[in-house]
Amino acid sequence: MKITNIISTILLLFLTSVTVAQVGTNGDNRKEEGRPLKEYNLTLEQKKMTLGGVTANGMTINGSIPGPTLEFNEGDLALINVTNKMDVETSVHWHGLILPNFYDGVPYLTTPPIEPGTTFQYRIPINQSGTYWYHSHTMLQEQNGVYGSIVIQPKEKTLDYDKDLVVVLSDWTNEKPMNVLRNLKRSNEWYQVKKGTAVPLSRTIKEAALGAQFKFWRDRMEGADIADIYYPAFLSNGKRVAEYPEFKAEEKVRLRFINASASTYYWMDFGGGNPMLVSSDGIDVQPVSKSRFLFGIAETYDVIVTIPEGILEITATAQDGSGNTSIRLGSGKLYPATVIDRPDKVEMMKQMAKMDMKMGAPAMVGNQKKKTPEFLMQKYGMKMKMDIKDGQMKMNDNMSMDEDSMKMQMDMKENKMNFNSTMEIKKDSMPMSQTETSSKMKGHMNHDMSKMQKDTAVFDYSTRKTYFNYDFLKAKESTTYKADIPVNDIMLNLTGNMQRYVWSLNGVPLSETDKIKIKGGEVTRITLNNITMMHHPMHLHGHYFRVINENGERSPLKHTVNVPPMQKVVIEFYNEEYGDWFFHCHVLYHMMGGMARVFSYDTPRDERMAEFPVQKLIDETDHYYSWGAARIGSNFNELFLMSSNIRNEFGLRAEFDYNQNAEIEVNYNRYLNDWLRVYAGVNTETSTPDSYDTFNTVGLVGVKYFTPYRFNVDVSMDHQLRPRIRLDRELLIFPRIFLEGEYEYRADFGWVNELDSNKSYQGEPQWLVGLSYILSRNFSIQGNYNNKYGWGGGLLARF
Ligand SMILES: [Cu+2]
Repeated sequence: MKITNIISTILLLFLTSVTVAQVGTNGDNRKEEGRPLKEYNLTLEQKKMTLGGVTANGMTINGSIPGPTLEFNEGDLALINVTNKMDVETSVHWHGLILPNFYDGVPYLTTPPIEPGTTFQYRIPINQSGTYWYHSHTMLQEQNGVYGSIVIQPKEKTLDYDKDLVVVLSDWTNEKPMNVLRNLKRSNEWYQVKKGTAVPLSRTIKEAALGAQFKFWRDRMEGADIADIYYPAFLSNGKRVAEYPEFKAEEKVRLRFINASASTYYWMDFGGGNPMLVSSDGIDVQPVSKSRFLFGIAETYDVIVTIPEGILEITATAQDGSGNTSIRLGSGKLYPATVIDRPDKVEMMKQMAKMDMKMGAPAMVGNQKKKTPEFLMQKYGMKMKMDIKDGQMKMNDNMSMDEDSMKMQMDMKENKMNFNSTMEIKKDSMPMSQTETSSKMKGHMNHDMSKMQKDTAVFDYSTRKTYFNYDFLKAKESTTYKADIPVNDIMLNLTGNMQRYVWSLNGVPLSETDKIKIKGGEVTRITLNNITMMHHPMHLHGHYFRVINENGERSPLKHTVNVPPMQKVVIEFYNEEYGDWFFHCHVLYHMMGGMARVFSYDTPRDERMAEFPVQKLIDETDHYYSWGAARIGSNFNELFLMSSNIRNEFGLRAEFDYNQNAEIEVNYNRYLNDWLRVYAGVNTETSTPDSYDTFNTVGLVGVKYFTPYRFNVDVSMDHQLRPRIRLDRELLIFPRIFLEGEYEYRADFGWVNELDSNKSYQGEPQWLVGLSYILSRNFSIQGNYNNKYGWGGGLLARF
């Protein structure tokens, strides 16, 4: 059985190498013999690093962040010895390289983890050229600094330039990455408050966006969101401003941009230098003039610039406008680039609310049989029709060429365009097949458009949105597959839950699903339908895929594709490998939240992986995160402790005053879907007022539900048959001020207990109204009125 599998794999590899020579896919020659050797030693160490003025415990490669540039020639055999001098295990993934499965570097899936104190040798026959990068694929280590660049020179030089410069962009935090994720899991608003991107009620009212706000709340969302995490620094080659005065005027420099950020998209902007974008994700494209573009996480772009008589500046602004980093080339007078201004979040919310769409698709669908991918696609997201014909897709959202879109562009000049409403009508626009005139026109228009956009003073939401597609990328030659190759269509909705920070595909996190099996010799076509409010850079290991765009058969090849919020992107790749390959969102915190899958050729597992169960990798996406909060007040105190993974949650709540009244409840909760939990617990409370003498202890079962408009409802019944209902809600009303309200009602119908003086019913309401002012990630000051304990104030601590 095993042998036949191996034979069929070998046969398949042989066949594919004979029948299809695909651009960018080049795994057919894995022979090591006869290649020039190029060897590197990389040592990973934990070290305190100050980057961009921010000191943090970093993980360095050969002492630096980013690690060294690894240079190869096409045709080399790369030998890379990675030594782990850290106290945790690690791994290195070679992002964008077509390589033997065993060296892909995803620990427990394809490659053994590198234990502390050991060295692992990666052996990669290099069959491609261009700009690539490497990074740790263990947990969140990439955020700590484990990343570096790879430059591979082609056998024959195809591009005209004088010098090379690698530019690695990254984001840098002094928090422990696992703490960052824990903070996201507990739904702490702190990062948004700190960045100034939180939208308080006062602002939505002032800017007449209350209707839009209600629509978001109805779909259980707080508002539009661009980036989740606060970063104290953004870096170019490890610096806030990276300066290269050595470049001379008139020199043509090939800038090799790599976005090695853990969770930051950048708006790239060039202050001059006639930037020509020549390559994307390592593969040359039809050169295109581009002085502004959105740079997705884990992508690479090569841009050739001509140094002016002075300093050419290029800025990378975090997509949410919360910071930037820049590169300066040459010396003399500065040609400044634009720091893109903050997007207007309230305006974004208004525009999104206007669209005909339902937001808030579940990250955990519950019933998978009923809630199929098709069901999700239909129910959530934008109501737009899609044509897939011969692997070519047309989306309304694309700036396809027709009279309508020309009109749109005209309107855009006056900054009056309503992109979204126009989108709906554009169903009958021109088909994908390109006549020569249209493509010429398109080129012309694109050119004009980029200039126009650049000149637009207001870079508003609609204008930004036009940058979200890849139509500017055109392959140098046809990338289509032979027509007789069978196509396997897969639909993957990108789904997520901001509240609990669970991310998934088709409403199923990685920990709750199997590998997706694919067959050698077929084309896998994936419709990525994003029904979340965030961008997701989806990365496929070990393959290039076509990103279907308006260039039809010359759609570009990429290894990482950005899927914008509420939009669809179709990708397809030829199945010419063996083994298992990871496919995941490259926002590290989304990957760790469950937004990943494994594509499997279903070939026998490498024997060297016997000791390394893949379950270990899967479990990493279903960690338990624990947190707590305490209200320390002059009237009463409360303590909350929580420990939760995707499905399970253990909780403790204690309430006590200064007169010997106390109540403690512990419970176990099971999530049935995103919003519904069932739970069982034990509650004990003092039963004599102002005394610890007697306690009444009950067991209870209940249901908790997070409702539309964002209320927490908790209904339970204890073993003395006393029902209880609780309701609470928190609201950001001013930039740092939260309003909170809690209501609880307990009833006793005397079904079990003896009630006082022949009453048939006894009820006890308890409620609280409070305000808190957020000081830092861990502290707020609070004041409240509680009907049982009266007025009081003090501190709220989060830990
Ligand atoms: Cu994502």
